Amino acid sequence: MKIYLNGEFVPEEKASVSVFDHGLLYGDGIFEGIRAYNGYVFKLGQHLDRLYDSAQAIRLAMPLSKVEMEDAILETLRVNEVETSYIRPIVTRGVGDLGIDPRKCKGKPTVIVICKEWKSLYPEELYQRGLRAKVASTRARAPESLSPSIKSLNYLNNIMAKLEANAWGADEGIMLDVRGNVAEGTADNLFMIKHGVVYTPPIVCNLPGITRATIMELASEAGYEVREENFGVAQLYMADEVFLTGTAAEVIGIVEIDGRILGKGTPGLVTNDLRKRFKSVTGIPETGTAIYKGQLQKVKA
Ligand code: PXG
Repeated sequence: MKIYLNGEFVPEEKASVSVFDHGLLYGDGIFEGIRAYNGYVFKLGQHLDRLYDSAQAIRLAMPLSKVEMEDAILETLRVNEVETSYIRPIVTRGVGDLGIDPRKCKGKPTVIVICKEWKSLYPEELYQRGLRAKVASTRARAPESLSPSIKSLNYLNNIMAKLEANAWGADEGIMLDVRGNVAEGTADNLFMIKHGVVYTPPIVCNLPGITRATIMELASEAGYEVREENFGVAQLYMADEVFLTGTAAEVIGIVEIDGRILGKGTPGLVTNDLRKRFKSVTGIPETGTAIYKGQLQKVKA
């Protein structure tokens, strides 16, 4: 694989950054997780918007315009000749010195685009079986400290939750906010179904997920009542269905939380329905940016 690194395509083995890059030293940077399906980059415009919003929030002056960034991403896919891929743009404050002051980074921010050819995060049997989750003791960041809506390179508290889930033999950790409301998974948004109503926490202590927004839209279109509401752990234990949404995982059911089996212990009807509906809107020109110009016409011909 060739990696886009500051305007050049570099072989994977040679793609490296300075030990003085503030992305490494302090997690001072931002990133996105994007996917291409079948030659179409899913909701690329929304991912770029979120990347540039994150940059704005941390006062990182992007060295590329949004259009140039889009070109860099599409060109990375073309250079590597991949059409179904995970895509990871990363922008760090750049190379500085020891000491956190961003003014030490006098050059340009470091821009990286990695793409990895893969079709699914989890093996298919895990989608069939569903995940076992543990409510983590590490809480989601309070927006008063560092807003979880900024997709920054600081993932340590999510990693703490993941470590805890791993230590307990669970597949995933569920994070609460500091008040005890359910916030999200360690890298995915969370939904709960009770009596046919689809609930998800409002965007306060979590990331405004692009998959989350898509699922809310698809669920409403399908006739489900969708509510953005806070709920706690007890409501989660009593839910009919729980599932996670994210670019990497797409839609995946949670069937056990802290030893409580949900519903029949397999991913529920609503989860499976929404997973199917989500799949049907990926890899199509209506929701994706074509990697190759003229592709839409070619596909239609
Ligand atoms: N919450 C958090 C904390 C996330 O990091 C999501 C929700 C889902 O958002 P989207 O827009 O993808 O629906 C994320 C997203 C990975 C990886 O390598 C993915 C994320 C973060 C870190 C790693 O799978 N993503």
